[in-house]
Amino acid sequence: SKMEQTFIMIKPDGVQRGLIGEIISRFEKKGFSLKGLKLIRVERPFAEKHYADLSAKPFFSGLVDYIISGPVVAMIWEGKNVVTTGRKIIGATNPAQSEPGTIRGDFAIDIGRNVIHGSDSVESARKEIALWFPEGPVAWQSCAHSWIYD
Ligand code: YYY
Ligand code: MG
Repeated sequence: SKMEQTFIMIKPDGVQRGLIGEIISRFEKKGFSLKGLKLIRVERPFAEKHYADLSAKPFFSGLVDYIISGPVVAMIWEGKNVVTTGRKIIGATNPAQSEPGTIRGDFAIDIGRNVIHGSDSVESARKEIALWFPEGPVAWQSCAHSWIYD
């Protein structure tokens, strides 16, 4: 139960399929605060850096191809336990196992087109936010803050 920030990215398939508004809406309606937002197409070395921890995996080059295949929406979301709760909102990595009601459960079928990324820990969030938002988050507080937190 601590204030955290997480890095959330709508992958190229999510952008192409018109899911930007739907996805942002789920985080926004939950009560989390948007602290950074950009539509950006990244190049291979940048995508490789983002997924550096997976560089030994057999799916790594295909994953990088996918991430650089079109623009993505990069976001910083803030809130209490947003890293863990964000991962729950997103659902299991393989959409075949993602529960209905989650983003992947509702909008994806194959693991290689699973629509969205979310940081898996506070430490990865810190690294990913630094990589994607070197300028840092936007400082602001929602007027609904005291209606969301007790
Ligand atoms: O954090 P999350 O995105 O849920 O999964 P990761 O284990 O970090 O893998 C990143 C990314 O790689 C995943 O979203 C899809 C892809 N991937 C894959 O294509 N095949 C796998 N067997 C595992 C992951
Ligand atoms: Mg991951």
